[in-house]
Amino acid sequence: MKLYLLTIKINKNMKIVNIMVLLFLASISFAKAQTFPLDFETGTYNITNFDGGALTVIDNPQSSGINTSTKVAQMIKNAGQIWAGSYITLDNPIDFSTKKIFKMKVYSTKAGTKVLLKVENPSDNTIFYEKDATTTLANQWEELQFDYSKIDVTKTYRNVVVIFDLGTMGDGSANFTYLFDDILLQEGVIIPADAPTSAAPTPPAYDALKVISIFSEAYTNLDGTNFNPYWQQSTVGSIENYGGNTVLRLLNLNYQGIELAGEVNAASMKYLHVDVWTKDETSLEIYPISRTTGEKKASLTPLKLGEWNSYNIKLSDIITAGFNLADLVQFKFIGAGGHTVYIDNLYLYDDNAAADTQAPVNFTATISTVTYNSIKLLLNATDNSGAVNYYITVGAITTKVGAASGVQKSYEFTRLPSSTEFTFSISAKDLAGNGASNNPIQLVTTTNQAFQVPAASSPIPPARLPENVISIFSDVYTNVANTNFNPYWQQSSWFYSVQIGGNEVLEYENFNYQGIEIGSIVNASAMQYLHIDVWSPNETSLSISPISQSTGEKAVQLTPVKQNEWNSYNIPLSSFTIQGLSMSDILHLKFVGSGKSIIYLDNIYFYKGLPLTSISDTKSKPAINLYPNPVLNNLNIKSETEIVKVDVYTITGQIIKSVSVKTHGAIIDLNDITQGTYFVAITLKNGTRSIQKVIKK
Ligand SMILES: [Ca+2]
Ligand SMILES: [Ca+2]
Ligand SMILES: [Ca+2]
Ligand SMILES: [Ca+2]
Repeated sequence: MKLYLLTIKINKNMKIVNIMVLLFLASISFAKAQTFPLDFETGTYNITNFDGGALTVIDNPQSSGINTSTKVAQMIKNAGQIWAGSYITLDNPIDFSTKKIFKMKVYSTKAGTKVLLKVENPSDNTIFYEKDATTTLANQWEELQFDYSKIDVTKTYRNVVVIFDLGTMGDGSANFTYLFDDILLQEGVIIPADAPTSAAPTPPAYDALKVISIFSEAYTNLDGTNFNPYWQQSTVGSIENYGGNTVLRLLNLNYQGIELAGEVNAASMKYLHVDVWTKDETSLEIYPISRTTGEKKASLTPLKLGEWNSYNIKLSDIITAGFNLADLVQFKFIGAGGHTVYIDNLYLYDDNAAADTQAPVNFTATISTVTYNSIKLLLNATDNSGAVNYYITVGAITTKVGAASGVQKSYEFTRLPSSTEFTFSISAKDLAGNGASNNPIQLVTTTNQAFQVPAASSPIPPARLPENVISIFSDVYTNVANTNFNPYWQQSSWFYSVQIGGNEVLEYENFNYQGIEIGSIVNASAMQYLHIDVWSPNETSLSISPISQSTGEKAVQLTPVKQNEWNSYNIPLSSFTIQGLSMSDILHLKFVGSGKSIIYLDNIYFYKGLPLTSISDTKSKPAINLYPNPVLNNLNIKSETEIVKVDVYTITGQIIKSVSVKTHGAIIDLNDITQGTYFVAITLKNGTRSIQKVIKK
């Protein structure tokens, strides 16, 4: 009897230790050194059963198929716990330094039997690693694999734990009797059942100038390609390595994009190559995508299943169909849906091995359109290779622009300062570096004078009671927080926040349309008007649309915009509601112009009622008497009707004092406020509110 049995740690899965079983086992189970493979042919094994598992070494009762060896391990899963199983304790820690794939032969009466293979440290049950596999055959031997590549090799493991049908209570019957054998540990990687078992054909050697490689181990690939951009696909894209060969796996493929890091000039390439392997895909298409001309389909079917399919797609066909290879930006694969496809060796190539020694000819460069903030160049050259690159140097910066041979390329520099001279030095070269004989072409031009900018700030909005205003953008009122004045709605507009005389103004250049996403949903149904101030040097047509969550958007035209002066609009909200717009859930505002104009916007707010200034100095009824006015210290208020509240506002509508009252008279202490003009609002018991202007000395 060995003492070690009394010191067995209780595994976290082993809630109950059956001492009877342990004592029984103690008499049969020790132990010459056992190492992998565990084939159960000779010697004894240091076996421990737990919670209903019963492991014995027996003569192979199912000598057939892949296992005709003499001895096997038999596990009977009795009633006990759903995690019932057994473990074999090895004399030495398992060496996972290089070998990380477990294999085990299993015989089960049913396909779908879950087999858990776990290793653990005998004296510390927090140190363990486990993987499961599932049988696919009934009443036949099969070999299961367990991927231990992620095991922590700094820890030691000596127990090999086997649990069948974890989660299901056994009953000791034939259905819960399993055989296993030949547990071994080997190097390599587990290749999924649906994956290629061999590498794709090795691509031929091409000169670096004759190939543009996106995904291949044969060539230098383009930098920065994203092989799994999120385009809302169901596909799970990943780069896998099987036995040293890297492939792009597209699991559950509906479609999949590939994004290049920038525009690639592939106009000198003649073929697109791709290798495809699939066990079940029935339809596959590849689309090169150009920035300027969009996508063009190249069908890859019919696919031969279970072998590599190599495609060399002639690019002249898609070029004839209007595809621009000079600004290739993406690829897309489309499958039939739900299948798995492996991609390798995605590259473009030119099969003409002869080095390109002919320089581009007929190189021209001219200035096309000049505006106050942009200069557009027109470039053209012809090259035998099919591709030309233009190198445009301005100051210290050189920009490379790719184009197809003989196809005029326009290139625009934007957001330039106005009234500024620019010198462009432009060279045309082919991919081999041969330069045009008239390199470089020098072009000099000056951006136009800028449009007039607002010399004065927008009109300052009048003071209003806070409850009478919902402000989106204004320096005077409290704005709705967190509004986004430049959400990306695919507009051409460029946004600037500018200060004019210390007053913040929204500026949109190159304006076609623009959204404003209000920081929170606004209920403007109690308001009467939408106010906005607009300044533009060149806009001739401008509309504003509030966008309601429930009723969409309705536009009101603000034209004619008077140019080079502030236009103040007070749009009755009825002009929106009459079109069916609800003012109770306004999410966004949208402005639409005539295109490429400049507009300045300020003071965007909903309001109702009269401003404080327009009702100042008016005596309300019933008579309310404020004195003295101007006031130095205490302001006396007398009213025929009982007063309930007195509020004091600054000239811009900020409340600075609020006093509850319950008499016909009140004394408000104004000692602590600074000199200036204030509004005092007196709320009476009958619900009326009187506002009077008071000067503080
Ligand atoms: Ca055996
Ligand atoms: Ca590869
Ligand atoms: Ca050339
Ligand atoms: Ca402003």
